[in-house]
Amino acid sequence: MSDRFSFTLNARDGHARSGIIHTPRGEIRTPAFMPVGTAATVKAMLPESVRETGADILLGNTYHLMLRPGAERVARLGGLHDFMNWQRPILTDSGGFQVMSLGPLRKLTEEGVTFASHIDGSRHVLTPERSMEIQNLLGSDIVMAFDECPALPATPEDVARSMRLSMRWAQRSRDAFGDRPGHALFGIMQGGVTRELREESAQALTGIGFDGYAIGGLAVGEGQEAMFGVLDYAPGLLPKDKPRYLMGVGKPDDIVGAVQRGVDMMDCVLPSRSGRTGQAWTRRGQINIKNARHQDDPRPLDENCSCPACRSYSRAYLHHVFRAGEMISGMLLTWHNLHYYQELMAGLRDAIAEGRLDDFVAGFHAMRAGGDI
Ligand code: PRF
Ligand code: ZN
Repeated sequence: MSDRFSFTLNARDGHARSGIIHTPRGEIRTPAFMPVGTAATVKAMLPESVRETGADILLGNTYHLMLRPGAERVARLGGLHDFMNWQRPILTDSGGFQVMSLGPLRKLTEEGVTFASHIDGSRHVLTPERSMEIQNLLGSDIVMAFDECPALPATPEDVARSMRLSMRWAQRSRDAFGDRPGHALFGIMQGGVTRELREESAQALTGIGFDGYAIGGLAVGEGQEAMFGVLDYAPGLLPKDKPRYLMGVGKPDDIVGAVQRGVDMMDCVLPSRSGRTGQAWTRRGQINIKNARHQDDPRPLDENCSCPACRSYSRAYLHHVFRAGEMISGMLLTWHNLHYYQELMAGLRDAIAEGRLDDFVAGFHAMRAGGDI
């Protein structure tokens, strides 16, 4: 295998693409869904179990890992892959987005962001340069540029100012990242829901030159229609021969719509987080396992699912262990949800490769019920 990072496009169907991202730590089949392992763990799952669901790559977070256990400590312990026992590719987010969600605990300047830790209140600074250093110490395979994602509601002037700051930070990220064979740096497009700002951002990023391009600043409360409105043109503003990553998306129907519009990679806490709060995602729709209607139900979550939760446990059992607060509840539902998400991605990839994406998407929507099933 090559020791370089590269992207091969294998098929197109409409705007949708399927391909393979090659990295020294393994291949990433696209369109790809990346489970989130914020604190060096996909909560409630062993890494080998995450792999069994079909994941090729995990996402980690600069912000959380710099605060605890600390990037220098992870580096001394051999890097994030050894530390968490996941030897396949890891993408790390750069920290700006996570800091933003701290609200009043942060202060933004041209230089970077000063903020107070949500853990102990200690003061920290993140700059493009420090974010690159941290992601390097972690040993990340795909490093994200340091950006700012404006909180909604924001005026068009605020969104423009923020996007231009992110583009200056993108250049500083590129300069600080340097040349690291086998590791990739992705730029992040911003600009809210304003086409001119998205165009300006895409032009700035492609002028700098990155190994891949993310679409940031979406799925922050604008709604699916507005998000799809941006995705109708935004992927087309980016280089065709580089991966496109939609950050923080989403629900299964968001993922399907994004893939149809030309997105290659996505991540979201939804399948893992909602597994711990009793939500299961299935081909037929959502199941709220807390609901009393499941307490005598001997059927699995989905009779056509081959995950451990569906192979060996009834809805009645899953309802019971959730109500009893047993840890196996989060384990089984997370496994099922991640399995469902990865099966959806495999279905999308196969459909694109075989030129039948429209039929696949029609079948996807036809299967889904309204509300809890
Ligand atoms: N920027 C970064 N991370 C992100 C986002 C962003 O805009 C989003 C937006 N949905 C999720 N994660 N750096
Ligand atoms: Zn299942």
